[in-house]
Amino acid sequence: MSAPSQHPLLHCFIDGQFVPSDCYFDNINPVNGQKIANIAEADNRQIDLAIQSAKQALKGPWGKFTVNQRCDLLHKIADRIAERQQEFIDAEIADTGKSLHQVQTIDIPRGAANFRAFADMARTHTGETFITETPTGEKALNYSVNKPLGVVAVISPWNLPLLLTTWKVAPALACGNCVILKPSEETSSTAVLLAEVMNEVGVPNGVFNLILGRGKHIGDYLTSHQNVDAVTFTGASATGQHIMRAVADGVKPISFELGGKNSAIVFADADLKKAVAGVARSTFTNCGQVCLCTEKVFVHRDIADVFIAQLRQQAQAIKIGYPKEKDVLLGPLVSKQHQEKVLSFYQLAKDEGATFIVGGGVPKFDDERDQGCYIEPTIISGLADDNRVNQEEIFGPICHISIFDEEDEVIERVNNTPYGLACAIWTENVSRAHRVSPQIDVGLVWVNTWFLRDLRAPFGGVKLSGIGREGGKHSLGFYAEPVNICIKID
Ligand code: NAD
Ligand code: 6OD
Repeated sequence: MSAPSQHPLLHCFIDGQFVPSDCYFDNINPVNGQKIANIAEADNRQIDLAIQSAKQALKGPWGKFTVNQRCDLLHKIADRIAERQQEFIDAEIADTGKSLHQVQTIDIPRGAANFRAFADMARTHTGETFITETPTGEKALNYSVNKPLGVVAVISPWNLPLLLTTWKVAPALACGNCVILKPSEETSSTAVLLAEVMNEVGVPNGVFNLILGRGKHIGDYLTSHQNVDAVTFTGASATGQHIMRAVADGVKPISFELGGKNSAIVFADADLKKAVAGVARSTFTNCGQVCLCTEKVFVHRDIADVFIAQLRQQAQAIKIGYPKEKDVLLGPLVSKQHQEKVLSFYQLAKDEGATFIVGGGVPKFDDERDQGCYIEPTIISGLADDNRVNQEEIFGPICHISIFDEEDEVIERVNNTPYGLACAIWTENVSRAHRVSPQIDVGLVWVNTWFLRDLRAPFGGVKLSGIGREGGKHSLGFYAEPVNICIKID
């Protein structure tokens, strides 16, 4: 923490205005460890004001908007994000160090696409109707109307900041809620730009509020607040457990997208070239900082040697460097703290006798980047399935390779984890794909691909990986609850 200096100040956005705070903390560029901004930390009074203004907006103009008016406004938000795309790209890169390629092709386009997709889906999201006939001869019309939950706290992580924030804000607004967004303290910049966009396109005051600050300092006050009607959270499983306790007294609806420890299975009948490229992508995208990334690879014995040799080549070919440098695929990890966490797993793997096929350390640049948060893409093998390295989420550019012989054996080994988010299966045998996919205890199975998204499809995890589903009607079902109206017909 340092006193605000010449660096930009990022403020909370409450009731349609950016407001200064009494307390600020440093925003650090993970490329070189330099300070780039001061981020406000909201106090309890500001959180109260944000929630009050949200409640007021629900009673006032926003509560009177028709679905189509809300959805038209969501399209304007998407258009404005697209118009200001370069600013969003620069802000996301400054906070995270992600490569330009990643931010240009995934993070920012999806930020806009989330608003468009949920706007279009909400227009046709309907209720249910029943003509009821009772055994005693009475008749009634039962129908349901979808009613917003009210004030929704959206708490998002740092790994795909705009993408994951808008993945919640868009359906929440489409359904008529007001939002209190609390982005990760590591990545406040695109959330501030989003608040500007809300004002620019005429979202009424109080509908979207931005509360900045560190989760451990301000999270409990926000989530347990009696006027917050629901909490939607994406982040670590341990934080989810904490929030669950905080909302218990209020019995609030929660939607949780949590951690993962995801496997890839490469069968002997896989298209080897596609499987190698696919596993390289699922392991190293965003420096391994995607909840869906592969951290464990199970490869069939018959093709193991050739698969490992080719995956090693792909890892060695990855260009690490400045995020905007040509052909750079990997920038740094998000922070020093996270770099230390990932390195502690590299060290644990060494201590436990793992074989390092490639990587295992920190690249040396002999310039300012040596003060940054870079890490080498790493492939290891030789550890037991129950080893901590194979059980705990690392969230870095590393995978462990194990060899398997039988289909049933690999299914059991893949399911040997407290997490249950995603799995990628590589096989050219269609029957095997259909047979194996539903036997994996996860919410998402990809076959011969990874992270190919349809925003209407159910998205989420089982076990420690989450509660509920997002995407399409699942998001709309969370952010609006059906009220049943029963009218007697005489
Ligand atoms: P995190 O849990 O540390 O933080 C997530 C958010 O929670 C941040 O905004 C943080 O400030 C806030 N927070 C922290 N403590 C809080 C508290 N007590 N009350 C309320 N809010 C609090 O997670 P992270 O490190 O930002 O993100 C990485 C994790 O997120 C990984 O475990 C990853 O797998 C997971 N993740 C899951 C998904 C998914 O869709 N399943 C997507 C992205 C990330
Ligand atoms: O693509 C999405 O909608 C989504 N929720 C991705 C989550 C990625 C996790 O880091």
